[in-house]
Amino acid sequence: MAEVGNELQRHAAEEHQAQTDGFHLVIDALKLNGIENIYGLPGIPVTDLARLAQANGMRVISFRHEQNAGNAAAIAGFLTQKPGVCLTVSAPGFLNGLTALAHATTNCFPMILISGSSEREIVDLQQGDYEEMDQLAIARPHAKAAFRVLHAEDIGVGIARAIRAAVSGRPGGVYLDLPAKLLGQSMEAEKGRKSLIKVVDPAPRQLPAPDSVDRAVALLKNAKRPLILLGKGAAYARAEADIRTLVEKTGIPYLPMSMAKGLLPDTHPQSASAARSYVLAEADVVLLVGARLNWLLSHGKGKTWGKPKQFIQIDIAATEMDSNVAIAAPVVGDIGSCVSAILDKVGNDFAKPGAEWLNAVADRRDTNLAKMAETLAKSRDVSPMNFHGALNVLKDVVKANPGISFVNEGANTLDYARAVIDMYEPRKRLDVGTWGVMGVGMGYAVAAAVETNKPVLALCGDSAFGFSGMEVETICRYNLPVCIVIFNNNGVYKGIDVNPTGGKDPAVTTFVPGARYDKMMEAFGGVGRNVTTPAELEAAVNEALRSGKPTLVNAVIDPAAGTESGRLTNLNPQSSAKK
Ligand code: ADP
Ligand code: TPW
Repeated sequence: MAEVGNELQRHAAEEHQAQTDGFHLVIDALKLNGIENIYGLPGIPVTDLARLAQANGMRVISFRHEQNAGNAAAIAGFLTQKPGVCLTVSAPGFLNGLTALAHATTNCFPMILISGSSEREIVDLQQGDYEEMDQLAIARPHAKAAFRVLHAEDIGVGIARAIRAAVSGRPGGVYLDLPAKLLGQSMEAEKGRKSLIKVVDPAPRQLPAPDSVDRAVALLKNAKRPLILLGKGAAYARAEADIRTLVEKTGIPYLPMSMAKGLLPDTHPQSASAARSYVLAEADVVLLVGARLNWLLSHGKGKTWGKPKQFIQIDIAATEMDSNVAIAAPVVGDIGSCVSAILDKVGNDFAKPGAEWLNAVADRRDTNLAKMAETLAKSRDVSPMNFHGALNVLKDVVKANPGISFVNEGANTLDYARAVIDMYEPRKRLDVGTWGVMGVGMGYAVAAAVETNKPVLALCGDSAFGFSGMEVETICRYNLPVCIVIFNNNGVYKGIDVNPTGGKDPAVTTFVPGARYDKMMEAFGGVGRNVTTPAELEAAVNEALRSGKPTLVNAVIDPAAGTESGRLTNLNPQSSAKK
């Protein structure tokens, strides 16, 4: 009898071995497609999915809030050209992650938000499940695409479609809805294995039409005052080698958008960053490479753009053309293919722009760089420390460590740092992006450390840091080489506003004065430093980079320093009315 019992058990075990389930199929499908990391937050119904992913060799980074996990996934997508994956629970967890999904879509970063959900029967009859919500419908307007998988045998297709949608054409955020019951569904392992799809050529090259290239090159050749404007699409496309050749062969001055800094080193002699207003106003032909004419470029019109001009635009999205102003020469395709096609046509006999234009740009640049150097030098010994005094030091730190990722958010902290800190390598400057959103800091810092295996310097305003500050625990838990510097001026923009009523509530833009954010890091075993001078700041940051230990430097900045909204005052109706 005992033998029969053993035999039955063996059969049952064999049968069991031959089965797989939704959990394993999701993990196998992701791994099959080279996705190695998941950024998420566990809970019903995805706890076991996260556990099994870790057990099966994926790196699972558990966050304290889904928005930060989502921002991590979004920037992982930007850094790797593979969709960053964020995993959340249903309804509230999903909604917390949705902001990041919308952010990824807006910034053209490939990301997949995978959320567990309640069963359709209950959701559709609105019967009141635990964390019930029609997530697919809510995600759709914020995503490039949204899918739901109901049967285990469709998981392979679901993940393949999500990957393709995220990375092909203009990249973006994709929502993948996985009802709890799906994860537990079992099927024959062999059938399951065969149902998975390894996506072939997920982001196919898109070659530009030859006549569009001819049109663009003709325009460029006739230009008197040409300008090349590089956006983060060019950084994402990893087209820096050909872009550098194009810039140097044509001799045209170039301007990088914030996250395109470092595509060519900011110290490159053709960089017109320090003559930005001048070149935007004066150029007659502008070649846009992976940059949209959105608010960050004053929609391509108005005072900023001064003299009439013609635009050449390289973009993978045909619908981007003419979105704000007429595009004289649209070149639709992937940036790598477009730039290389333009290079072929430019040939070796391209006449460089005239000396008048190049000298005028160089003069403006040199004058502005000299002014900036003076401001920085003057601020060195200013006490209490101001933004420039502190940035002077960080500028040198980044120069000495060009391979680190530099995360940046805040208002003044962002604007001044963008202008002062030169970047030397592509995809190292990670910031608030198209929305100018606060709260990307710690999610970006975690993902940058995980994806690059190199140190991260995250510079945040004290307000900006607050949005994702709890993730210092995550940084400590995973022992990531992240050094956070907080420019602490006691408030949003600055810390000296007063309540206009004279009442006891603080002004709406101020925080607890003299707060010690460094103690937050110490609470979780990291290194906390409180610094009040540039020299102390320099020592603390260099020590953090040397040790690789999670570190938070609370840099005390003059609360009166800074301006309202950084450089965006003109977008604030009340402040601009005052002007
Ligand atoms: P920035 O904020 O730096 O100005 P944007 O986010 O406005 O940049 O623009 C990025 C643009 O790059 C988007 O219009 C997007 O369609 C485009 N893009 C992204 N990846 C590619 C690619 N591989 N090839 C061509 N265009 C791309
Ligand atoms: C999600 C509005 C723009 S900048 C900023 C806020 C709240 C904070 C500025 O203060 P900080 O920096 O960080 O201390 P600094 O250097 O000027 O002192 N909510 C979201 N996104 C944005 N952009 C805001 C609010 C905002």
